[in-house]
Amino acid sequence: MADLMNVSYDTLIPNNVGLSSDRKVLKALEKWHPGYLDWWQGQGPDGFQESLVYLRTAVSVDPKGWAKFDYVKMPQYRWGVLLAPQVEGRTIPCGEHLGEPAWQEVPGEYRSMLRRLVVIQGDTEPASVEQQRFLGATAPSLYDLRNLFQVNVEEARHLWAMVYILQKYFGKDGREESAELLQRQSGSTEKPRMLGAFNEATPDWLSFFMFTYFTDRDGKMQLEALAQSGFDPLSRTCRFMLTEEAHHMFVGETGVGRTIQRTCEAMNEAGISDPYDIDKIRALGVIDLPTIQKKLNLHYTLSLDLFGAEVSTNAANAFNSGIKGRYQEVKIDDDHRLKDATYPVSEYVDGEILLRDVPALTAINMRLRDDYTKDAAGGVKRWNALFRKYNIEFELILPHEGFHRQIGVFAGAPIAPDGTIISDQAWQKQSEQWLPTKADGDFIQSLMKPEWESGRYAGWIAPPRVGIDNKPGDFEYVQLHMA
Ligand code: BYC
Ligand code: FE
Ligand code: FE
Repeated sequence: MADLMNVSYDTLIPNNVGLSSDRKVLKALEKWHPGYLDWWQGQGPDGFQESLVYLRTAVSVDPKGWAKFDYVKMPQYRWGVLLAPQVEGRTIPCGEHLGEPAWQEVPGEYRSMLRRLVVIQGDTEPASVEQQRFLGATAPSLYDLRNLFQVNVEEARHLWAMVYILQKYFGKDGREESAELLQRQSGSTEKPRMLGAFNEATPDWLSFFMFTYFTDRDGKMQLEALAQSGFDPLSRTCRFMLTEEAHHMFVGETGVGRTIQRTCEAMNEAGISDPYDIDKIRALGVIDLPTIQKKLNLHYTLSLDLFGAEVSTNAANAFNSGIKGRYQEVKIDDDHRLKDATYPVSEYVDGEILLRDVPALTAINMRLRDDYTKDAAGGVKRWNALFRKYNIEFELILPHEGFHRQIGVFAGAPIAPDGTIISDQAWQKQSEQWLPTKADGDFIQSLMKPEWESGRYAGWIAPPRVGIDNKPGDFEYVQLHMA
């Protein structure tokens, strides 16, 4: 029996689930492995596969388990199957099975629902790696390059996490789904990834930072909800994934913050106080603040779409059957069944936005999305503190829930970032002020020149305040060995 806290590195696939004595699943995973490596080489980071990257690897699943950092070539990263420890006596935290012992095997009646959620979760992980495939070539520093690759190997490990669940608990279907997870491809017309945001481009580093701040945060919220699952293996795997997610959002928050900081510094140095003096600011080689707001608008709204429809019977069924809980379900003070509860949800009817109370059971997606918005507001507040520090009159805001939506009640509605309903024509005309244009993208692209020297940073972004693993400023986070 493997020690369930420490990770065993004696099999090809590091794990804390006793894989070496689970021949069938080990075999299935080993069979999947070569296709996975092909995917990594073909769809993962372009270039840099021979570079030595200073990565962290989990040696145990407790919080201290992240202390191991070392140089590793990415294809040799030890992607593993890691579950948080089993909680003794855990019970189903919500829905009609409330209080019953958590399931250790798939409950037959919920098999297809559970499989669908695991497949959707699994699909997003490799998608994000594909979206970030070409960013290495324009990394603003070795520090940032290393962070990109850390995020990439961990998202790839999240794919492993879902594939383990599929292979161990879903038999033949699970093996088929695992194969398909390597076949769909972000942005493909024939076989796209399942959710909207994961087929969008991540064309530059500001997008990468916005993505890791906003879209990885959807990942956090969804994983939190799945960590409440009555299906205990899913709960445990998501609990461990959440410890990785924190770093991804750190990369996003600090990346956007460092971009803002550099712009503010450059404006101060040049004596420019008007953030809308865009040509002059761009001439300084930094990204103007209104363009940062546009990128925020795009990535935040794409991420809101990931929560699904505000009112959803899928979501009600998942909650009611105890397959997916709410954010921090066990800490909520209510009946955990939502028998008579209601929840306010926005509606868009006849060109009017109304708030309506609906059965809380059907508003599970909306509630999680509201929790997400609260969570996302924290970093925005910290970014805004930077403007005050540099004496620049500017404020980043999260746009209205109706702005630029493709899913749910506001899909396609012409609503401005401040929530004003406008005409379709006005939307067409003004959307250039609210969302990044081709010209904005071209300008940002013009700044995306790699900086390969240790301790140096591209001119559009400030250095981080502290290094990874407390390394000094000139630490060589990636030893390139470019082919
Ligand atoms: N794009 O009843 P509804 C992450 C579909 S991110 C396309 O509202 P439900 C990560 C929906 O599938 C977290 N289609 O659906 C982050 C349904 O289709 P069917 C990923 C969409 O089930 C960064 C129909 O519309 N994990 O980990 O209540 C880097 C009706 O919708 C979209 C999860 O999402 C969309 N945006 O809610 C790396 C957790 N939205 O079945 C990784 C698992 C909805 O009628 N997934 N549709 O054909 C779920 O919990 C739910 O499936 C959703 C949708 C919340 C996504
Ligand atoms: Fe992930
Ligand atoms: Fe992530």
